[in-house]
Amino acid sequence: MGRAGTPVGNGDQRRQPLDGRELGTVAHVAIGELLAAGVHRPTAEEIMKLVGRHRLLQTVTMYRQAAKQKLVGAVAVYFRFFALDEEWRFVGAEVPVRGSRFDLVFEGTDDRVLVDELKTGRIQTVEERSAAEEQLRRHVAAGAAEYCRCFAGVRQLWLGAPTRSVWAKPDGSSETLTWPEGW
Ligand SMILES: [Mn+2]
Repeated sequence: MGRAGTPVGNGDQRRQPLDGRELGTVAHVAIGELLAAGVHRPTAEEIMKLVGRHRLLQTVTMYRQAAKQKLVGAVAVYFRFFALDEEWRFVGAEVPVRGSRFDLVFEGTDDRVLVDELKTGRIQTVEERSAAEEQLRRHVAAGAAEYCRCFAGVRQLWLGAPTRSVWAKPDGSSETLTWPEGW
């Protein structure tokens, strides 16, 4: 049953594009699936296959191509720029913790725990910027509470604008990641 005034779709077919949150979820799950399978350098074909068969993408009728393109880009950017090396073991995607949910969690060989917060959207307003900063502070606090002294911080990774990405550490400091000159 739809709400009053809400058109009830036929089956699962929707005519709206995926919203930002849905796109983000597909990106987390797709990246998590590759990591769980031990893939650290996915080929273009692996990324496209994985994104193409995601349930949410099957249900959108229009805009499917645009959603696919955005997702393939996001997944490719993650692995191209941000993939961790072998000393970080993938723990899980969309990991619930008290007061937060972490997009990706990794455990280092030295027992440190690192959280990746993936951002598939972009910042357009002052409100969006402060919401992103506030979310990052909440994640750092939640990570510190959950993993105590093992917590290595949160990487907030902007897949649509990679150079904005930061690594926020448990002591409250943060670092931008390094990029070649000219960016
Ligand atoms: Mn996210």
